[in-house]
Amino acid sequence: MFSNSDRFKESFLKRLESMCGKGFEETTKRDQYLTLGNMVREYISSKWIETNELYRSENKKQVYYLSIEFLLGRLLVQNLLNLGIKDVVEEGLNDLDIDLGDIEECESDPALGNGGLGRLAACFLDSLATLNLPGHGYGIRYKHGLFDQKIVDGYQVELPEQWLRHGNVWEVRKPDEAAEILFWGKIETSYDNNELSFKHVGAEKVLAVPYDMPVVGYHVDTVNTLRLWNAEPAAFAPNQDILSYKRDTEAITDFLYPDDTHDEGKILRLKQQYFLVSSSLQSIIASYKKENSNIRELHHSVAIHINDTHPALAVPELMRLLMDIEGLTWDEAWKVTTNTLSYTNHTILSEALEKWPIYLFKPLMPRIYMIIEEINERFCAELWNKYPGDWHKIEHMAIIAHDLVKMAHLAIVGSNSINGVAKIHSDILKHREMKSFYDIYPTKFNNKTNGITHRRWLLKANPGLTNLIKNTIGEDFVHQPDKLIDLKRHIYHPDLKEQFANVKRKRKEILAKRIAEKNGILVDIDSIFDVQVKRMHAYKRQLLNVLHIIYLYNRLKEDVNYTIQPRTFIFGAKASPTYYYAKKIIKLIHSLADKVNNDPRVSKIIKVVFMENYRVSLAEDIFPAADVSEQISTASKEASGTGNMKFMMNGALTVGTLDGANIEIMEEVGKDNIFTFGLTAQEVLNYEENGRYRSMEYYHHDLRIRQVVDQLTNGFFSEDEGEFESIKDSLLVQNDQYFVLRDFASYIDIQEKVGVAYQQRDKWLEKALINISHSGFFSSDRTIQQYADDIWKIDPMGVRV
Ligand code: GFP
Repeated sequence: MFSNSDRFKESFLKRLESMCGKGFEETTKRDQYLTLGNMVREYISSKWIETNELYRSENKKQVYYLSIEFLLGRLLVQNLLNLGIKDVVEEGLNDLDIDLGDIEECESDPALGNGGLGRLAACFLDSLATLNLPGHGYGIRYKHGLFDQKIVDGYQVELPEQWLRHGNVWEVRKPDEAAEILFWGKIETSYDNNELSFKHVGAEKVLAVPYDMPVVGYHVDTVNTLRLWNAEPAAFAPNQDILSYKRDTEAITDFLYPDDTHDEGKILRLKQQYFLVSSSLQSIIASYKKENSNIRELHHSVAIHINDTHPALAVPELMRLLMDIEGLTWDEAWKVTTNTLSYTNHTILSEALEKWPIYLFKPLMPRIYMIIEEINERFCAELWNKYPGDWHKIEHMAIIAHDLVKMAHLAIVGSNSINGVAKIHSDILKHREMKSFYDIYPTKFNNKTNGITHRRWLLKANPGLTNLIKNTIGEDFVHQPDKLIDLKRHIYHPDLKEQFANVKRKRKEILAKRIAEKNGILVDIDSIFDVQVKRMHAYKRQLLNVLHIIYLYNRLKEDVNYTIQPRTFIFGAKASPTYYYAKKIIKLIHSLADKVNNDPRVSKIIKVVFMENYRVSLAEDIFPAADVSEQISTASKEASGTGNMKFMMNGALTVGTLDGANIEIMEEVGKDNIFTFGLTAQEVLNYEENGRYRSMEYYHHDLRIRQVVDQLTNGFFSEDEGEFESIKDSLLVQNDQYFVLRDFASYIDIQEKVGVAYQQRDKWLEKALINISHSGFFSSDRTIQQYADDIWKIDPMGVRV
């Protein structure tokens, strides 16, 4: 049905009318989307079945990527592209006067994730399938993904996200493969024939029902699987309060990241984690056992990856399944478990290294807690042998300490590989944060610098740039992104520079139009589009950006002769609903936008725009239009960053600290093609250790700083003077944990250089093209190949068509 546009058109019309029961003219865009989506899924299904058959018959090792987040973005157009049928479809639709872009707008943007972590998982799935690697994702089918953000009077308001409201054409429900998960109850221990056995009695049963989604590789036959679990009531017991059981059960998969500021929310998060892990492991073992008889060899055929600490319960759960269900001894089970599992750490921020109170954990998962206790006891005994008498060290490294279960420690002890996500991050893990673990397990630790899929972030998001590159260096880079480096030979070519400038301009026009429609703000296409889009968080330092804008405003007001290259500062960010500070920064950006954009003179030179509801589909419009990429986290705190890579691939220049993958970007493009500033990671860590930083000194000694900080509370903004008091306090009273004031001066300096550099248009275009040519290294294909070779030890299957 997709062999040529006429055949497509014919099948589409037939299907549309029969599915909707109305004539073509009466069908809506949504009818058209659903019809096309169904046709594409049907087209995928034969490849999907073949892939699964191949996996069964070849019986080679497969990897399962467990993640609490998969931030997929819309799938229709990406699937068309990967299947190689986008042109045919687009042509056929055009004949019918239908715009594919309009149809795509009907697809909800599944926000089953929060930020970089979840988007990385989605990029990885795309690379696994494209590299013909047998690798699948396991996650949760949240009824409501990350909230929809509305801005009301400058404040963030959260609305439930509704991606499933109109159904999901890509999923297939597989009730026959449901798994049963047990919570609460107690464990009865008995001795039978000299063997200990454990019986879980009085448990509450939850049914985990899988919904499978195809993951289509680019121009290959491989279609892998993303399995998302849905929580449903298992069986109603007599005398049970049916309504509350149903409600409690379904609540497990209702929301991504339930509020965990109270115990009820913490229990829900723990339930989600165990639910994901238990259902996934049961399903992995069941599928292994179909082709293999010896469970002791599971690790020869299966690798399971723990993405961040959320699925760390895979360690005790795999032990439980191997011992209690499969009958292995502790030692046998431990060998299989540790050889099967690997773990990625994504942050050193202590707030994100999960620790669960025992009083919640133990009653909820009694058998799992018993196993963790034993893992901990055995681990501490090992430590005692190594460091006899060093209680302090043992306490510090223990999995259970101070009435808390430490998930990162559990993941490290139970895995064969622990990786960070950029060189500097992995080094910090090895030599500081996890040093004591590195000392005892030096060979487990390694680095895998993150990557992004160029198929979404270049081919799909920026077809204009893609075509320009194709016309310049041919199509090899499409399959081998490192070939983008060939572009470097052409960067001095005036035609290329002009064409690139045109592509960028067109994308700036599109974004400007969107800003005009959504925000009612008219922005200047000739201004620098200076963009910071990412989760709102103190360490990411949106505040530094804001203070710089206030500074510019002051200069422009004070000195009518002060001229700078006009700039449009664009922000996009969601703040976690309970994160007070982050929400205040959102409000601050809006107040600043009001002030700047309404000043008749200043607004001709700078503008501030906050784009509501930042998400994958919006990001696809933003990255191609950016000139400047703000990557200004406090050095040492951003493990890698992946937005930095998306900007670079679309020809934006980075203003960044020497943090995360910014450092590797600098190594790739050279110091002249990136704008770095601020404290180094070492300097930050030294300050943190020696406690010698005094933000007040910077406030008192630098007039520029004093002025902008005072403006937060002196009536400069039209809000109540107390509105931003807490932000000022964070800088002064709380001694500026993220060194905003310490880096302020060097940030101003570098921003001045950016403005000047932009005016040297030719040179700027060359720098942008250099960034694009070096972005191939940051393809997730490279990253995934490294995971496959070094950690998972899996080989490709299938053939490229
Ligand atoms: C986290 C880290 C980032 C890192 C991603 C993916 O992202 O530095 O690039 O994980 O590894 F903080 P966020 O969820 O914070 O965006």
